[in-house]
Amino acid sequence: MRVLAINDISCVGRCSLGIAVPVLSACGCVCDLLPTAVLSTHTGGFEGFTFLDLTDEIPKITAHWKTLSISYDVIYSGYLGSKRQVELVKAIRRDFLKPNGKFVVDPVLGDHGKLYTNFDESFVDAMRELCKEADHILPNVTEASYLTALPYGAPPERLLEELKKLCPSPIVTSADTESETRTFYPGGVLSLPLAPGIYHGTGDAFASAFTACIARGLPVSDCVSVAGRFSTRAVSLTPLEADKRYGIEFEAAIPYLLELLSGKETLRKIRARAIDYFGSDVSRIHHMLKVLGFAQLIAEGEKLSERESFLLSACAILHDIGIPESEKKYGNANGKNQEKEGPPVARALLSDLTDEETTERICRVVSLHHSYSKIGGDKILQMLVEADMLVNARDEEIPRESLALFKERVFRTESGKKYLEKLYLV
Ligand code: PXL
Repeated sequence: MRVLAINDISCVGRCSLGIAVPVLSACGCVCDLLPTAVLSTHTGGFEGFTFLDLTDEIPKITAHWKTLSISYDVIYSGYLGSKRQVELVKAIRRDFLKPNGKFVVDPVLGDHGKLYTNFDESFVDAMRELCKEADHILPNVTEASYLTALPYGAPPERLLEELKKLCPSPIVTSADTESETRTFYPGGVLSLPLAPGIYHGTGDAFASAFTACIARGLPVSDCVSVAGRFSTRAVSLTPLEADKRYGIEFEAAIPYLLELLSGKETLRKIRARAIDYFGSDVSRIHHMLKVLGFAQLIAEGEKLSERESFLLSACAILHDIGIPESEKKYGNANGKNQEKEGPPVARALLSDLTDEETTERICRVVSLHHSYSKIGGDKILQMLVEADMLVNARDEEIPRESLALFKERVFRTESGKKYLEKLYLV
């Protein structure tokens, strides 16, 4: 995932490339940079800042890049200092974006109903033309109203509809109410509790995380969710008494960003819901937590990818979720009943947490976790069955001989076999 971030360097004040590079790198993207200007500080609230325009440097830089045959999966443009720079960015998109690459434009123009220092209406016109070439645009409500010529304060739904005439995927940020910060995008609205304080660079933190998610191939709804949660967390981690001009403490929110990307945050929510669902049935909760523990040991031992590891953990949390319903309906939670009753409950618990493909992948495992003859090559189901047995071996006092047979016939992973041997078969 190779990303080009086009933005200024504001030496002080935490914005632009000062946020884009660390955030994109933390997310595992190669982040090349094209600085549009060097400023002593950003332009929002500091007196006497310096501004070195790098427009003349850009054609020289890109001429050199052409000799290197560089191309990008994603090009992300942010603060541009002049109309000429807008034209140069259009040429960069044409010359350096891969055929299936994505062009993300954060049309940095202003905030709180006003344009930033140095910008005027003719610059808005130029930015509007750039938006027409973008795959995704990320205006805040101020920028959206300038781009659409709708009044500041127009309903975000209207802004979104108008923006769709410019770009198929507009994402309107900071559509705040008194208690919520909302992000409108064509598939829906992300509403999060409003963190107090308004800090410089919040939009850049959102745009950088959004771009990283696009580069990682996530659907737009997930990109909005990750970027929104990350930037809101960054705001909430910034002390209220901090000088707003020095920006948000996005550094402190990077571990959380990585948890969002790896699915750890989602797993926490799935686990909390499963615990709630089991209610006072403590032994079910103990069993689930133990299977989750063994599943994680196996995942580490077998060097699962982040995605596989997420799936295995989710399956471990939910594998027995059909038990309460089976007991209620049939007075009997045998394997077949659990396999039948589990998936609908799992689907309901996962409804707003995972996409359909992920949900169905998890439900497949839940629906087969007692059908040892049907494991086939399903790696996740295989590992879940092993983790489940590593717990049941003790809790159900399975005889040693049966475990030895089970190891022969069902266990496949080196880690699973190792733990079964070590714990029960010596
Ligand atoms: O965070 C947006 C931004 C980026 N770059 C510069 C800025 C601003 C906002 O004021 O001044 C130079």
